[in-house]
This record gives sequence, structure tokens and C-alpha cells, in this order.
Amino acid sequence: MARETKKHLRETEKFKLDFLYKLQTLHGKELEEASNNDKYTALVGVLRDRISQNWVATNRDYSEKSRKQVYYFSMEFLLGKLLPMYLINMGVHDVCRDALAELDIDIDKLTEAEPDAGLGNGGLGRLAACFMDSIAAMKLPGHGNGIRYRYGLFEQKIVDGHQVELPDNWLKDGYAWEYRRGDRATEVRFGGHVRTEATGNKLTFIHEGYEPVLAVPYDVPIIGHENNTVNTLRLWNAEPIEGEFDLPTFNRGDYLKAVEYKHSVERISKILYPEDNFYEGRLLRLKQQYFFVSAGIQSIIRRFKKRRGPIRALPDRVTIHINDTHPAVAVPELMRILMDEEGLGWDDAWDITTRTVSYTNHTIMPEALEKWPVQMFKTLLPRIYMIVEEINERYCRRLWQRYPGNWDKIAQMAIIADEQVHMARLAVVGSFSVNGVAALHTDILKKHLFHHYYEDMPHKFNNKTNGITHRRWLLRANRGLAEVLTDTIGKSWVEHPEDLTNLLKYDSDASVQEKLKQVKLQNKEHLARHIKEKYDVLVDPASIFDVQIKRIHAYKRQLLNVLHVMDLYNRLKDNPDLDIVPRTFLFGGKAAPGYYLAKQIIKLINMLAYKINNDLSIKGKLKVVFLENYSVSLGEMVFPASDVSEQISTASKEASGTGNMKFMLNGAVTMGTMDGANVEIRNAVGDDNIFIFGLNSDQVIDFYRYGGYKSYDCYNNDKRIKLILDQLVNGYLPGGKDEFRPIFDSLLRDNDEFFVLKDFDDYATAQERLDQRFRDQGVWSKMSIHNIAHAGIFSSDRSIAEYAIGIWNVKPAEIPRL
Ligand code: 26Q
Repeated sequence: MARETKKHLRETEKFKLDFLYKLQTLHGKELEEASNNDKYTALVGVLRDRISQNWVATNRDYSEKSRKQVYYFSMEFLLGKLLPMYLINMGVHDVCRDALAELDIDIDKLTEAEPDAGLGNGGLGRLAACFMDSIAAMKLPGHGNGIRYRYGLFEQKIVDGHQVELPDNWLKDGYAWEYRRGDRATEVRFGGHVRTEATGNKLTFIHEGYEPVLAVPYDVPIIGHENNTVNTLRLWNAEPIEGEFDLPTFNRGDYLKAVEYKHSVERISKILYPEDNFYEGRLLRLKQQYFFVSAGIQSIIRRFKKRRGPIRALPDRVTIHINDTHPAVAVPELMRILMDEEGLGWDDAWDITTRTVSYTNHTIMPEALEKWPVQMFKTLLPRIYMIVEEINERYCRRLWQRYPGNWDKIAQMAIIADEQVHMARLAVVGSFSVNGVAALHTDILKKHLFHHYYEDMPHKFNNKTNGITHRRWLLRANRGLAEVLTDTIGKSWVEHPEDLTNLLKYDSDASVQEKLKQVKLQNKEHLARHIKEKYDVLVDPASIFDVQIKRIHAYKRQLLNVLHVMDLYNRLKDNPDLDIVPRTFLFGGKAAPGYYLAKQIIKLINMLAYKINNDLSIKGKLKVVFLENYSVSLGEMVFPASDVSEQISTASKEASGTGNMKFMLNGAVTMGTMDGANVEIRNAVGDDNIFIFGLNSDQVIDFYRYGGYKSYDCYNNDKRIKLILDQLVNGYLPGGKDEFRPIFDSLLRDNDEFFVLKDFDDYATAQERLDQRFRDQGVWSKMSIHNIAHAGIFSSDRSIAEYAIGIWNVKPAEIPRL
């Protein structure tokens, strides 16, 4: 027997015993009486035991060697399921599968018992999760800091075509991957007032009458891929401080007040706000921000001081990275701790702070930029507000010297202006690095949103194009493809995803093409079965699977996709023999609960799907399905089954997009605008392997600036558009006649803010080109291969390497096996 097999058998046997032992000690049960959930927690228990040594060893190495560490502060971590990833990263997937199989347990069934950790809305939150995976895979000292929301992003149900939101009670059976660290709890203070005292020539600030909140960390291990690194994602839970403390607002022993206090505290980490790319000035949201930022910085400083480092060395040992402006109160909070608790003066504190904090911007959409009303800010965070005021005054004074008399410019750059605290400005001024998330996006930041700051401090600005972890999005999600790739080009791509370019040699190899086609077909069949079971709709795996999955948002233009489907359908009704390649249009995504138009679009997709899927006259050439409750886990099923990736945002609006990368990595071809990372995808694959259409970002920005677009012209001059839009409001679709009037109005009365009608013709033409290309399966296969082969640069390993070198200055640490 080969050595490999012997080893495998030995390890499988050991795993089996570990598992049965864990089942017994954890649940006091034998296999026969154990529920699926019991078995799942026992399995995670086995893995927890196996990583605990590495976790300790990693922390010891970081602190003994005084490694520089990065802390990624984010309001969102959209982790999805960890079990399948960790089995792969720990190198025990096959051993575990075989051990469980011997006990008659299906590992996929156990995986179902794990809730998707849905602590994020969309791109920004999923990016944070991909980054955590890559940081550990690259052996870098880096950790996450966030909130342990009791309820993650809502669960979406479609009822009569409408979106209905249900609470995501993801912690109901406990979360097997978290470790509560009661001993590391810390206090965060809200409200009250600040008394200033002069002692000698020094001012001291005494915060009184505040409401204290206990921040309790729950740590989740972040396991590196086949190395010994185990980093930490620290998620904070808000709890009342039990026992003795005096609040002037209520007397000790006042029972009702005590219960009220408890509730008001627990609300802080209760729920993730479900708006994506949209800002609403809610007090509780600001409270959440300060809560996890203050707790996070306190715990960083505490750990730093244990090593007895001089506080001035902080920037050499720590970088605090803020994921968009949501954690931007990190700037004044670090100032506060350095001055009020460490006794530094302003200048030293400012120097340390602005060498410690770095910032990523994720959007230029005006409605997503955070601006807090001064009154709200200063009532909730009185000491922090004082510091923000001081930062603002000093910065404005500097601007005044540089641009004397230019009030206009200074008002546009001031952190506090028109009675609001502008968080993006605070983040730019208070950090040493500002980056965009795709080349085009960074250019727009420099040219438009942050133009004045770029002139003032050009050295801060840099680009870091987003990426995705190829371990989850290929190795885990598409095992069939991963195997064909490894058979064809060897396994080096797993460690070095750029090596996927080795596939280019085989772009015309009939046998490789055939294998890839078979894998795609199997993935499509799998999805088709799911669709049949869940929605009772038959879709043909031989048809083109044309997919748009992402948050529903006007700028992402699901509506453009829908209008094209309506046009295709109209043409088919006109001529049932119309020669088109059969297509299955798949949509998925959540709308923010208060976003009326986005919810209308979901309804429209479902009404159209109903009409089209039940129309026998078109001979099954068209199918439309709205996939309910889009999530990380659903994405893992859909990306591998896709032929066409819809990335059709209005140019300039999508900062990067990351779904676009997941599709190409799985061999889908992009239909897209010159927006976000689509531009770089096109540069990578070349014009022959992508379908590009529509206005470019300069044209869009010019229209916004100078006007000149009249959507009515498109309606009047294009018969297809007129027909479709009329169909929205003439009772053609099931449901009320005026159901879709708001959509109609957004396109015509409100002059089509996102250029849907303007881009329609070019989109429809590009779709026809795609149809033609798909007919030649050799050509299509080659396109697909080029997309996979060039996806390596969009691994988050590449992004993280760039952050590590270009911003954070952190270096890999080899963790020895204990
Ligand atoms: C802010 C204040 C109050 C309430 C909510 C918010 C809020 C929440 C989430 C604002 C923005 C978001 C999410 C933004 C987001 O996901 N942006 C996406 O980030 C991705 C990763 O960089 C990019 O790929 C996408 O292009 C970008 O849209």
C-alpha cells in the first residue's frame, strides 16, 4: 500500500475517534441518538481543539517578536459558512469526509447545520471576509474588529412576487466558532458632559454623567490556508454593566430605570442596518460605530502596553485600517486615548494618530456619504466632538494659510460644515493613506470627490483594486473546475493564483474544452434541480445561464436587464420562430426594506417571470427566475453555474464590484459597462473575451455636469422602448395596472437618473453579439478559458499583498508548529 494511502487511513481512523469522543463529551450522546446539529457542533469541536495550539502560538509569536499588526475595522463581515473553508485550509477535508462517511454521515449535510454568518450587506462586508482569509493565508499579522450583531442581514422571502423581510436569528442554536472572552471586556461611554479642569498649565477633561456600556469580545479564529497562522476576528457584544455604578439620571435601585438601561444597551449590538450604499442619520448607528471602535482601540492599546512599548512607537507596531468611513471615529477616539489617558500633548497625539490610521473609500455616491448632525454627534459623544472640533479648526487654519481668502474651497474641505460632521473628510485628514478599490474609482476620487484634498496631500492617495479569495470562490465552491484545472496545469495555482495563466496554452485544446464544458453543465444541472425543487420552474441546462446577483439598487440597473428581457420576449411573441439561443435569466439580491423602487424592481422581475415561464408559445426559449434570499452560500451554488455575468452599472457608480471577479474565476463571460473593476477585467482578458457596452464614466459625469440628456427622446425615438415602457403601465403585466407606474415615472418624468434608456440600444446590440458568439461552442469555450486564466490577479491574495507592502508595512510571520 502506498505511503500516502496508509497515512490517510491512519488519519481517518484518528479523526473518527476524535469525533466520536467529542460527541460524547460535548453532548453525552452516542452516534445513534445525536441530531444533525449535535454532530455538527462535535465536528467543529474537533477542529477547534486542533487549531487551539496554533492560535496560541500565533499570538505568542506576534507579541514576543513585537510584530507589526494590522487591525481591519469594519461594520460588516459577511463570512458565510466557515466549516467547509476551514476543512480545506486545515488540509483535513478528505480525511474528515472519509471518516464521517464511515459513520454514515454526509459532510454536506453537517455543513447545512452551520448558519451563514450574514453580518454584512453586500460588497463591502464580503470584501472584509475575503481579506480576512487572504491575510491569514499570507501569514500576515492582521485581525478583524467588528460587531457581533444579534441579527444579521434579514432573510428574504418572496410572497406574491413581493420581498418580505424576516429576522435572521443566526445565533439561536449558538455559534460554534466563537469564543467569548469575558476577561477582556471593556467599558465604552456615551452621553454625559465634559468638565474641563486646569491643573498647572495643563487642561484635563473629565467625562461625567455618561452611560457606561460593557463591550464583551467574542473571538472567531481566522485560519490560514495550509499554514499554522490563526488570526482573530474580534466581534464586540454590548452588555449592561452589572452592579455598582452611579448614574445621575437615575437612582440606584430604581428597577424600571435599570431595565430600561439594560435594554438601551443591548440594542447597540442587536441588528445590522440593512441599507447598502445609502446613509441615514440614525443615532443608534452612530452609537454602534463608536461602540466597536472605542472597544477595539482600547483593546489594541492594552495589548500594546503589555509589551511595554513606548506609546510613540505605536505607528511602528500597529495600523488601524478603516473600511469606509463607518469606523472613522477611530481618529478622534485614538486622539482621546493618547491625550486623556496616556497624557500626550496634541501635537504628539496627532502625529501618532495620523501615522496609525489608513482609510479605504468604497463609494462616490452622494447619498452614501456619512454626515452626522452636529447636535446629535455632540450629545452622544461630547468629548469626541470637542476633539473633532479641534481637528477641524487646526485643519481650516492650515487651509487658510494655503488658500488665503478662498472661503468657498475651505468650506468644501472643512470637516464640520453646514452643521454636520463630514466623516469622509475626517477620514482623509486623519489618516496617512486613502485608497480607492479599482483604478477607475481611484481616478474619480482624485479628480472629483476628493479633488481638493488630492491637491493638498497627493501622497496619501493610492489605488488597491479589490480581490476575492479564490479558495472559497473556486477551490470550495467549484470542486469540479478546481480538479480539471489541477489535472491540466498542476496545482501551483492554489498557492499562486497568477499561475492560472498557464491555462492559456490550452485555450484551443478540444479535450480541455470538453472537460470544462462538462463541469459547467454539471453545475448548471445542479442549479436547475434546485430551481425545480424550490420554485417548480423547469430550466434547460443547455440554455445560456445569464445571471445578475447583487444588491438591488437603481445604479446597478437590474432594470436595464429587465427591459432587455421584455424586449426579447416581445420579439419572440412577434415571431415565435425567432432564431435565438435559449436563455435563462437569473436574478438574485436583497433590497433595503425602505427602498421602495428597489422592491418594485423585484416585483417586476417576478411578474415578468410568471408571464414568461407560463407562456407555451415561446417554446421554452426564455425563462426568468428570481432566486430568493441571495447569500454567500447561494452564491457558491450560482457562480459555478453561470455562463454570463451581468455587470451593467451606470459607468462611474460601481466603485469596483467583486461579483464580476467571482463570475470570471468560474468561467462566465462578462456583459458589462466600463465601470469599476470591469475596466481592469477587460484589460486582462482583452476585447474579444468580454462584452462591453454603454456610456463611459466621463460621458456620464459630463451629462451630470452639463445636462443634455432627455430620456423622453429615447422613448419617442425607439419603438422597442416605447412598447416596453407602455407595457409597464397598461395592464399588460399581472397585478394592478398602476403597480409599476413609479418605475415608469423614474425613467421618464424623473429623466432616468441612471441612463437606463440611453444605454438600452447598445446593451441590446451587445446581447445579440453574445448570442451569436455562444452558437460557436469552440469560440465560447475559448472565451471562458481566457476569463479563468486571467482571474488570478483578482485574487484577494494580490490585493492583500499590495495593502501589506504599500499601506500597512506588515510582513509575513512563519508560525512554528508546536
Ligand atoms: C452608512 C451609514 C448608515 C447606514 C448604512 C451605511 C452604509 C452601509 C453599507 C453605507 C454603505 C454600505 C456598503 C457599501 C458597499 O458595499 N460598497 C461596495 O463596496 C465594494 C467593496 O469595495 C465594491 O466592490 C462595490 O462597488 C461597492 O458598492
